[in-house]
Amino acid sequence: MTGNEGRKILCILFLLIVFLLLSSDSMGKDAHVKSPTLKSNVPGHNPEAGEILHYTFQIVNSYPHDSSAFTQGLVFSNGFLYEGTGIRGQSELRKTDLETGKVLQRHTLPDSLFGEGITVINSRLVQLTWRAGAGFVYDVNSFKLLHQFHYRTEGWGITHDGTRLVMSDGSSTLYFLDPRTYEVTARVGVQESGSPVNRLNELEYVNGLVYANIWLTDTIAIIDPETGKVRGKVHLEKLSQIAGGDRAVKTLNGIAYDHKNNRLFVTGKLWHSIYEIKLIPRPLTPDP
Ligand SMILES: [Ca+2]
Repeated sequence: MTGNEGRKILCILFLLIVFLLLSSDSMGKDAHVKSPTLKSNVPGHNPEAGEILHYTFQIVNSYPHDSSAFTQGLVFSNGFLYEGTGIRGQSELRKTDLETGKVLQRHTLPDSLFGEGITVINSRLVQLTWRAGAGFVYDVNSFKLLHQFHYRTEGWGITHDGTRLVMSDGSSTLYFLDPRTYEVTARVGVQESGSPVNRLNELEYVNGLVYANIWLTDTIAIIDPETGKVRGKVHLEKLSQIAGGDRAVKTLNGIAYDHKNNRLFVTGKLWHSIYEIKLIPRPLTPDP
């Protein structure tokens, strides 16, 4: 082998390594950016074509819930359940023991405020209020108030995807907020088969998708936060019946996810229980 040939081979090897590095990097980026889709074993279901997957449920466990709590926000974090409640004069922030329902810590909001959604991000607990345009940020351990921020819309639900807060205001829009400045950095319109999905309420981020209670229904929409498209719907009419819920006041509201143990919890306003449920995909064609 001549010196020239050697250099040529080294050069080709170098280019090959650069190419492999670049392609693995871009694959990694694509994998990150690519919208998650619901994986299902339902015959004929084609999530890539935008087909919505419908779920029913199985109750895995049920736990006591204060039936005087007007649930507006629910979060599971570090082994505890956190709940934000509404109604002026009754709005609170609570830390509770899941198994017993015992309230371990509470913070009462001023009587003029109607508490709404909550989320826990970076040891901070964020709570929205309905029409006051005021959000509160507490230390998750002490419930000490750290900051207050303001927004122009109503405040309904809030969750986060690890880097951004995701907020609803009762319309079909999801707002993305910077968790340091609380400024809106992006928004997406939620649609199902091209039509807007209104009354998005309590939220929970689960494995790349946003779960949203649709106010005054027994349905949770599973939303792709990048496109706003509804990917799935969870039908909980029967659960609401079991819980003594209704579609007027005691509505399904409250979704929490235990990321560590893959447990999904739901409850409703004034419900006596919190349920851990497993989602069961419905067959696309009903049985004859
Ligand atoms: Ca939630």
